[in-house]
Amino acid sequence: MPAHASRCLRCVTPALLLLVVGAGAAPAQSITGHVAGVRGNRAAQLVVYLTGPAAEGAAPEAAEITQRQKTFIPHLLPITVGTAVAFANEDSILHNLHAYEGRRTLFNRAQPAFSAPLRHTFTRPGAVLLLCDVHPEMEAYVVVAPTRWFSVVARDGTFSLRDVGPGSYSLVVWDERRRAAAIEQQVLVRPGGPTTVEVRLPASQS
Ligand SMILES: [Cu+2]
Repeated sequence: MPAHASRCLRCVTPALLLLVVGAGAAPAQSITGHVAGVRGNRAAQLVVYLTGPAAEGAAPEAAEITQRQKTFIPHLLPITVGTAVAFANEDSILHNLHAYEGRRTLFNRAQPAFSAPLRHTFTRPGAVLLLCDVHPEMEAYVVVAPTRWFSVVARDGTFSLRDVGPGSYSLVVWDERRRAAAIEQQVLVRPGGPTTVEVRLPASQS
């Protein structure tokens, strides 16, 4: 390589690097929020998630639902599209996994005692109801969010969504009581500032 070309590269590269880093790294931040007027078990029936720009390069993390003492644990499992969920049976009795998308059966599989965990990858956004046909009291929900930002609302009514880039999003509150979204509102995440959200459910649903 000629000497002048090498000198030129040396001086240009750091400047280019700065430019690239500066352009791509708008600082991600947390959204912290509160659902007004709900606490305890009522708060724990709510899942919040964002819709909006696709989650670039976000690999879904593994998730699990365990059947223990005739209970699905956790009762509400929010995940992102593409997540493989392992379903384990820790009881010494037969269970089955009957999953519904609306009224349609998504899958229905027996799970004898001491069998290996069953796995299912959830490929569509929406809520999936999980029942065990052997034990009618068993019930759980997998809430499949279209982005990687989701959370169950804590029992004090608060929630937090981490590592959200600047932009405009819709924040959806999904309600187990309705088996549907209860409310959706716009959230603007600005670079640099904390983002706080106050959500108020329609009066008939709080
Ligand atoms: Cu069962």
